Amino acid sequence: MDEKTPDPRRKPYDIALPSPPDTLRRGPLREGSFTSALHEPRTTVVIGRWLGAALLTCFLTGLLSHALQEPPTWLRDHLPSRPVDGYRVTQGLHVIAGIAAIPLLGAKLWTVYPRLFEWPPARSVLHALERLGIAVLVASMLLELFTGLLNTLQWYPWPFPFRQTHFWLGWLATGGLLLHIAAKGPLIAEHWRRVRPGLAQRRAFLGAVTASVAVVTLTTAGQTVPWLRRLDLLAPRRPDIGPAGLPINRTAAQAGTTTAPADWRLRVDGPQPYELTMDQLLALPQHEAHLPISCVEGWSAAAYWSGVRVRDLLARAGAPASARVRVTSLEADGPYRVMEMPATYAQDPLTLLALRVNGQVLNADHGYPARIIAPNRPGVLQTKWVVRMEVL
Ligand SMILES: Nc1nc2c(c(=O)[nH]1)N[C@H]1C(S)=C(S)[C@@H](COP(=O)(O)O)O[C@H]1N2
Ligand SMILES: [Mo]
Repeated sequence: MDEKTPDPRRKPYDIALPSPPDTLRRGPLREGSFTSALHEPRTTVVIGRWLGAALLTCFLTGLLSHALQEPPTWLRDHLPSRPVDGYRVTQGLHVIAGIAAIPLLGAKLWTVYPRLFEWPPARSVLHALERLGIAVLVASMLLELFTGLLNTLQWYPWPFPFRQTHFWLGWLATGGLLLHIAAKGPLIAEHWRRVRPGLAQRRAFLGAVTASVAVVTLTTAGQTVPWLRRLDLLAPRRPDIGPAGLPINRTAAQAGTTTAPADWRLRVDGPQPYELTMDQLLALPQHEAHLPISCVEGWSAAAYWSGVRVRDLLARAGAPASARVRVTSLEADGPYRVMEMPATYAQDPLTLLALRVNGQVLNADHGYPARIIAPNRPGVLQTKWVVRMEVL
């Protein structure tokens, strides 16, 4: 643009910036460096809609997962223990949508990347800020999807805590996304509907994007969707492989609890504290529950658990029905050694201190001598190798 004609896009309160000398305009910065007809808004909008839906799904299910794992006090006593498969579905969706978002984001960025080489790099202060905002958005989105993907692979190669980072990056990316959608509102509206005839090239490109999304989704969703199990080629887990037909997240050896001490006792602290040996636990009324383990990392698997109802154990310690409970594992340390359970879960008849799974005594890796299994809870809270319960 000629520097003497005022830029019609510039707002009256915006400050124009001088254009750098044209001799710097080389390589991809030259006019007409990008020739594909698909670097245009309609293609971006079509992909952006799918990407937006996937990211919204990730954000909402992610918030829910956080609320369940670490509920704020005001929410704690309102979390429901039903439907029993609730978390299995929402966390399954979280990971499925996150994986689908990877090829969608790639395609979306491909349609717009020539704008990275826009000339002049910044026409005005507002334009520079807008571009900076997009840089933050793209960086937080890429990092968010990347940390999430590595998490599904149970790989934590970074020095920062995954969950908090993923949570705050999620807010940053979602906030940036909303601003981006607002800023691009008119352009999105203009290209929302198809102008006939559609480009044949675009149809082919969108077909390829759809196929990539279908492949990554169908070959990973089997880690949580039973009827897609046979296609589960790329997921890190097969939900039916492991002792008693159930995967293991962290083995007893990894947790340093390979063998429970011979004098293991369950200790229940409350108004009337007591201890029970395994034989005494087995002599109490046993109940069965068909419940899934739904790992935040994206896999889930249902099993038949049996053991003693947590509410029976608490009542025996003289706990009121409104009591929360703190459960401690034999594990020496680790983020899941201590878990707190709100009353809704503790009182649910399906919440067990499980001693058996799928008809077998618990394997050491599944939490022998005893573990917690409760409906509609993240896998991280299904504490293994339980040694103590405290009425709160
Ligand atoms: N004490 C203890 N309990 C634990 C864990 C742990 O590391 N330590 N891992 C949790 C996680 S992340 C999941 S998904 C489930 C998995 O149970 P599984 O290994 O029996 O499949 O156990 C949970 N219970
Ligand atoms: Mo997990």
